[in-house]
Amino acid sequence: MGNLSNGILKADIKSAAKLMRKIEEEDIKAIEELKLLYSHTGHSHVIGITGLPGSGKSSLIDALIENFRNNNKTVGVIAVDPTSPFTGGSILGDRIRMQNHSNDEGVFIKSLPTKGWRGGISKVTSRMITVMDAMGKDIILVETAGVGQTEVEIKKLVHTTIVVLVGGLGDSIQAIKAGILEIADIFVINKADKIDAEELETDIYNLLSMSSYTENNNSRKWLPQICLTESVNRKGIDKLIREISMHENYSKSTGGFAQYFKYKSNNDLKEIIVDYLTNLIFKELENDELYKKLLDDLMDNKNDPYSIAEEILNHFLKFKIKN
Ligand SMILES: Nc1nc2c(ncn2[C@@H]2O[C@H](COP(=O)(O)OP(=O)(O)O)[C@@H](O)[C@H]2O)c(=O)[nH]1
Ligand SMILES: [Mg+2]
Repeated sequence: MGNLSNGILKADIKSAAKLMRKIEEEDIKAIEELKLLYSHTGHSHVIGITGLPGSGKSSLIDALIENFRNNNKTVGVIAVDPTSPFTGGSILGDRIRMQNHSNDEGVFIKSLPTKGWRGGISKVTSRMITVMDAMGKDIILVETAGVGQTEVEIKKLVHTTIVVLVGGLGDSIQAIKAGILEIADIFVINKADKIDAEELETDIYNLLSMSSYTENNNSRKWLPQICLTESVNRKGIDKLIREISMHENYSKSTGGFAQYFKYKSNNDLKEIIVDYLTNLIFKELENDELYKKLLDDLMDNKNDPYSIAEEILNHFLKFKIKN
C-alpha cells in the first residue's frame, strides 16, 4: 500500500498511469492511494476548456501545452471527450495525436470516455485531477465537449473556464444562450483564420454588457475576456495565456482559488459517502428476505418503486442502527 502514491509524489508517470487505471476500474485499492495523496493537492491551476465538438479545443490545448512548456510549467491534460483527437475514439488515435508531447516528461495526457461511469464522469474526473495535482503539475487542462449541462458541470471542477466558440452560422450564439455566458471566464473565438470572428465577438460583447457583469463597476468582479485564436497557426495564444494568468491572479487575490479547493473537497466527500452507502446497502440487501418480497411485489405490479425504495431505506436504516 502506498507504493503508487510514493511514485506519484515524485511525478512518476508509470505510477500515475497505474493509479488512474485503478480509478477507472473503480478498484477499492485506489481509495487507499488517494487517501495518501489528498494532503499533497490543491496547488495546480485547473483550467476547463469546453465547447462544441470540432470547435478546436484539442488543437488549442496542443498550442497551450507548447506555450506552458516553454515557460517551464508542467502540464496535465484530462480529455473528457469522445471526439477528442486525444481519444480519437481509439487507443491508436490517442497515440498518434499525442506524439507531439509524448517524449516530454513534463506533460501527462489522460483520455476518459464519456460513458460507462457508475458514479458519474465528474467523480472520475475529480479523482484524475487529484492524481495530477499530487504529481505536482502546475497546470491541469480539462477538455469537455458538449452543450448545456456538461459545461455547467465543468465549472464545478475547475478554477478557470474557457469556452471555445467558432464564428459564423449563428450556432455559437445558440450555445451562448444555452447558458455558456454564465460559466465563461474567458471566451475563445477559434478558427479566426477561416471564419469571420468579428460578428460573434460583437455579439458576445453585447450580451456581456446586457448582463450583470457591468452592473457592479466598483466591485472587483471578473469581466470575461474575449480572445481570437488560430490554434493550428499558433496565433492569439500568447494573449490567451496572459488572460489565463490574469484570471489566476484575480482568483487568488479574491480568495476564489482557495475556495475552489474547499468546494472540491466537499464534493469529493459527498461522492464518497454516496458510493460507500450505495455499496453497503446493496451488499446487505443481497440476501435480505424483505427485499426479495418487495422486488416480487414490484414485478407483480403490486407496488411502485418509490414506495418500495422508502420501505427499503427505512428497513435498512433500522437494521443498521440495531447492529
Ligand atoms: N482553420 C482552422 N482549423 C482549425 C483551427 N483549430 C482547429 N482546427 C481544425 O478543426 C478540427 C477540429 O479540431 P479539434 O481540435 O479536434 O476540435 P475539438 O473537437 O473541439 O477538440 C481539426 O481538423 C483542426 O485541425 C484553427 O484555428 N483554424
Ligand atoms: Mg477534442
